[in-house]
Amino acid sequence: MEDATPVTEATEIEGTVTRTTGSWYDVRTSSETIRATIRGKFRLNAADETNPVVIGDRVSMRLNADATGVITDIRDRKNKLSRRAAGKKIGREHVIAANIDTAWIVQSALYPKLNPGLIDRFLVMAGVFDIPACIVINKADLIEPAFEEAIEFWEELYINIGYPVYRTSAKAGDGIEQVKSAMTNKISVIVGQSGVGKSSILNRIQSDLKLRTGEISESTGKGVHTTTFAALYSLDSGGFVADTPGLREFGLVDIAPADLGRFFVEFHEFADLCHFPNCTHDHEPACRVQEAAADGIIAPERYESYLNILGSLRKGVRDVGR
Ligand SMILES: Nc1nc2c(ncn2[C@@H]2O[C@H](COP(=O)(O)OP(=O)(O)OP(=O)(O)O)[C@@H](O)[C@H]2O)c(=O)[nH]1
Ligand SMILES: [Mg+2]
Ligand SMILES: [Zn+2]
Repeated sequence: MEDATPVTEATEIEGTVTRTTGSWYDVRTSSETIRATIRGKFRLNAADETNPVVIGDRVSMRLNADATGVITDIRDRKNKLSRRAAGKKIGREHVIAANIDTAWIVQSALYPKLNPGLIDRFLVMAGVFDIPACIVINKADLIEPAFEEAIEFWEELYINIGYPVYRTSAKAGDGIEQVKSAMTNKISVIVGQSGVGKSSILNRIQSDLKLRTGEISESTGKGVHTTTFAALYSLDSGGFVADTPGLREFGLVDIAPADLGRFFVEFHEFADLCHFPNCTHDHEPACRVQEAAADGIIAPERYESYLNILGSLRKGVRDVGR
């Protein structure tokens, strides 16, 4: 270079934030991971958010001579997963991750047993945050022939309303390639209650991740929250994935009861025809959603799930897991 300025000073490089601590950020570029800090102005700009840069953010950096970086620009986010700062009713927003292409909602067929009500809650969350969702039914190796029909019922139900469904066994390796290829070149977040096998699936996709996996409590049949933090892992095949600790990262959201129906995709065509524009589809007259559920055009299981979540919202219970 003829320019006297060192290349490292002048060049802006781009990357994706893969880990954050209070003071520094790991930024993955096309070739390496760089430890970076941010300019003070980002802190000041983030008046209503507790954290100015989060995993998944696309940033520009200037490289320092010692190969660390300074984040100089943050791209607009296409979506973000967030929750209100703990302990405050109308608090600042705590953003957990940004630019998520897919939320993988993981359930296990057994131990813990498939919980469609929880799938529906996660689908609502994904809808609220504008994140496309896929469903994974893991521990397929535990599906006895007598249980097969019940599993197929739920697979068909979700496929029919437009959600891709994958069946995997992290133990035997079945279905893992399909999930891996769907994750390629995307930012994925993997959610589901403790013990369903989220970390096990990721370890199967890429063995050098070596995520800790846990045991299922003998007494409760539930997992014990083995995964304790969220970071984005780079996949060798391209893309990133965040393992999340059970339910906690996908926690609290505020939805007005009259808005809940918007997150049940198959309700839309009927909800548009309800007599009341703010119809909550549970007691109002001339409600096309209630009619469609009574006729079985909307799956009664989904309608019931809707009523359950509506009930929680009315009681002010915002936690997805309850
Ligand atoms: N039989 C069977 N067991 C599995 C499978 N996948 C995971 N497990 C077991 O289920 C238990 C929980 O797996 P994890 O991967 O730790 O579950 P997790 O969803 O990451 O749980 P948290 O990190 O606590 O949220 C472990 O004992 C795994 O070995 C599977 O496909 N089949
Ligand atoms: Mg885990
Ligand atoms: Zn209605």
